[in-house]
Amino acid sequence: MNVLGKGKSGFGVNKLNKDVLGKIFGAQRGKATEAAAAGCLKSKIADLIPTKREEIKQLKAEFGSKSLGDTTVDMALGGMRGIKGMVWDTSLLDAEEGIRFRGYSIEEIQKLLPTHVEGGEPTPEGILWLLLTGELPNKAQVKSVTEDLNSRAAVPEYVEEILDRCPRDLHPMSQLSLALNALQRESLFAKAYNDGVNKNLYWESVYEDTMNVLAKLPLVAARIYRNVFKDGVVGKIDQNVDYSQNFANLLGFGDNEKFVELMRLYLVIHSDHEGGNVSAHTTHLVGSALSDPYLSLAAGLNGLAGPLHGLANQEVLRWILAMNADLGVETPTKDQIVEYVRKTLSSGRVVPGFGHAVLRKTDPRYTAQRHFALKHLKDDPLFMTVSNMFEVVPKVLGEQAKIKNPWPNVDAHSGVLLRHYGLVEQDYYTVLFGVSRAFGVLSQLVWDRALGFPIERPKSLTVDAIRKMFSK
Ligand code: CMX
Repeated sequence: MNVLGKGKSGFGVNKLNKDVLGKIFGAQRGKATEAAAAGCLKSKIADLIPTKREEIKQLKAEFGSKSLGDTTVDMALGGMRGIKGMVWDTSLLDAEEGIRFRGYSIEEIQKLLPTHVEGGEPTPEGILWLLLTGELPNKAQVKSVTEDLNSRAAVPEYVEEILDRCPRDLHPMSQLSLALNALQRESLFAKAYNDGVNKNLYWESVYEDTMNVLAKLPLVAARIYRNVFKDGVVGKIDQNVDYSQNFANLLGFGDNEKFVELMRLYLVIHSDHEGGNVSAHTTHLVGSALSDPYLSLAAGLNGLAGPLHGLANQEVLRWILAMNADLGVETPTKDQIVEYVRKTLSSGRVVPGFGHAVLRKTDPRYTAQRHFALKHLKDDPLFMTVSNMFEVVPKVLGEQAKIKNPWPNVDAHSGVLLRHYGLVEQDYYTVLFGVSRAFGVLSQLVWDRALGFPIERPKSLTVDAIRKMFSK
């Protein structure tokens, strides 16, 4: 059985694990906690690595020479769509069904991952455990991740100063990328590499960097928000609450339980979307040069900041508000929406939040957010517009033969939810996407190094070379 597929939670603690456990929960914090006793994530990964390495070895030996499919000239000219050329184990995207995290659909993880509130949303700590181990965590394991992240959250003063000195009109995504590049000074992988660490042990310091990055992101991201849009005052990490509550507190929305639940859902569903999307592939590619997790994630986030990828998050709300302003109404009719979509298309622009390179149905991440809206804010006028768009936009886009997927993607919904709870500054939305995406792409990066994946170097061709290949 694939050790990282669906499986039972729970594991034995061997000698290595005890050492690692002691290092993390003993030396680092000076005391063993109840949650640590439930098992720590790093020791779990250490347990899994030998089997997974063996599995890759066998895969190579057995199927190494098999073809994964042809590469056509269309593919080379068309953004490499459909070329199967990368291994990404943390999630898999099906064109019809959408994303599965380690084999589990969004609906399944909503049922199976431990929740913070009874009947509530799953948590980023839970999805992290699942992405890194392939196994569903129990409550104590989730708690151990929360405690570990909280203990690593502090951000060095020089990084705070860099953010405080940024011009207020420097885009929040550029500030996030800048902060990660600056934090790179703290990289334990870069240091270990410099000290000559054995390649079999790369994963250990990549794991430590991963946990440190994830832990520090709320303080970094909240500082950007508070500096650019509020009074510049940032609170402190509360060691006794979970990641999403801390993040919401730091942003200034922590008193609203529903916003905190939205954060939990948001951070879970945006985390991973297999390996070919720009942010995931970039992180993986840059990491393959043994650039550390800080540099790799910063590169991935620069890709997420593009309007055809994560920035569509902000563009959707901008598009809706511009439509409302143009029409002078709060809730446009379906006919008015159709007209506005046609106007957008005829002016040579994309309708943000619709379409996808792989998906051919409504994105289940969209559906999960729609269910949240129906449960908590069904009378919000902007939600009604999003709902009306869901009914009419696919039909209009479907009239254009070239558009392969007319259905809404994840970005069509998130802005309306955030705005409902008062987070109205849409230029900030992609930062939230970035914090979540870090959970997925860094989980895979740990495994990239654990499995010894090599530096990436696909072959490129000139137009002339392609012509010569086929013209005879
Ligand atoms: N509005 C207008 N035109 C669209 C469109 C949309 N929503 N979606 C696709 N098209 C157009 C493309 O621009 C392309 O036109 P050209 O041939 O003139 O260049 C044509 O239809 C074919 O595109 P496709 O094969 O259907 O889609 P791609 O794989 O090339 O692009 C995506 C996918 C997401 C970039 C595209 O659908 C798009 O631009 N959507 C709007 C932006 C958006 O919502 N992005 C977020 C995606 C999710 C995420 O990564 O966060």
